[in-house]
Amino acid sequence: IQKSPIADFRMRSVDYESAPAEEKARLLKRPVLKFDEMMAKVRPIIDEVRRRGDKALIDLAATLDRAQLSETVIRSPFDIDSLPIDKNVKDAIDQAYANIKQFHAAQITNETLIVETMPGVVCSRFARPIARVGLYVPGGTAVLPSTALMLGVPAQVAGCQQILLASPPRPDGTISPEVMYVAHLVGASAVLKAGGAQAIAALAYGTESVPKVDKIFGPGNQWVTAAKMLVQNDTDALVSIDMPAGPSEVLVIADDTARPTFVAADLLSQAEHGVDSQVVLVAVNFSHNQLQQIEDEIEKQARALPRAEIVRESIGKSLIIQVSTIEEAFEFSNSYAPEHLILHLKDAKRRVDLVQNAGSVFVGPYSPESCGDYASGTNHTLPTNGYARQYSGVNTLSFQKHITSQEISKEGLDKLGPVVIRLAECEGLEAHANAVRVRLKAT
Ligand code: HSO
Ligand code: ZN
Repeated sequence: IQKSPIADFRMRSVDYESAPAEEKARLLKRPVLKFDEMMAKVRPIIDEVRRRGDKALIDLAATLDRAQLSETVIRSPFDIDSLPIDKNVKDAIDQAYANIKQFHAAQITNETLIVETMPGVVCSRFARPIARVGLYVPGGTAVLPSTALMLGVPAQVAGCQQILLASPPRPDGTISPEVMYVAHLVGASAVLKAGGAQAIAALAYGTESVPKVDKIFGPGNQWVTAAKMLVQNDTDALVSIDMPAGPSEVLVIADDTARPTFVAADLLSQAEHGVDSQVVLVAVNFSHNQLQQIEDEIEKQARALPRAEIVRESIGKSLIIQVSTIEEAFEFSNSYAPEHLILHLKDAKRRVDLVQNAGSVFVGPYSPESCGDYASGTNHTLPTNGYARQYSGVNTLSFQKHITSQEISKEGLDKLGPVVIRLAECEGLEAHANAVRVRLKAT
């Protein structure tokens, strides 16, 4: 059968109101990651890196990245002047760096929070940076200096002492010059030439050349995600992770004021990430004609893309949800909890109040997701897979711990002590009660 050219980049369209409950529940689902399977594949790689250290990293780079390495790590200071970077690209990175830094520096809460809960009972909270952090910058089908910025800048402004960047080496054994330039800007102490589960293992446990880190950040494929989840559960590694990351997503809510060219471009910008990207359009009260215009526009723009093959697959798995009211649109969006939420709506700003679950929101016709992906200042490492219900995106606080403290005066203990003694007795913990009693009795 001859394939209709129009059907080439077609999203599946669903009328939300008339959909049965099970169908509605299914619309919220992302493709299932086969975690058990992935864990079983990833574990031997992690074990090998733990056992053989740098030698394993060099062997795995040869077999998995087809790269011959003479060294596993490039230490700072990096030789920036010899990097072959286009001047315009460098300027763009500089501007993005400045904006991201400005937004993330403003998030720092260096002020100690002090509350006197009872006279003489002073509770406080202060922040300290996580000392050693590992930032994973994926390789694969695209070079991602933007991810190096999104992870490196908050680490830098939080004051992390040791910033280690990891990225898969290119076949000639080098790291892309743009990523190296960002490593220099954010003050990274070293760049590890490793990708996938082996990079995560090296960061979590350390090797001869790679210092162990305290927390691992960054997006990645299923191998990276499985490895991050595995090491965070190993008490030997004593390492935490930013969040469970999955394939990128965008949900666009559009009404009759939305321009089809803008909506289509936004959907495609996310669809080009990978064949598993999730792209959803929630169309509020669209006429048949408006829907047609957007579908035609997607078709037209998609055909001209260099990554049309990837887009064909991801768009093919994507959805248009037709609803009749704004409330219904947000009900769906909040249940879906998208990584990125774009509001192509009349009075978009007023509608932000309706957002309950989303990684990052793009308000109005002139705020494409691309701006947040690269350079406006917000972070692009965001919760996917519905985790926006309970996780925040990476931010400056992700690179800090908050420590609480208290100072109680003698007078304060006179008041608070009896309360503590009573509760300790209630729990049958006499030694706890005694720690107060000895003080109350002391002269
Ligand atoms: N949209 C991606 C981030 C990115 N976009 C990097 C372009 N480069 C995060 O979901
Ligand atoms: Zn993107």
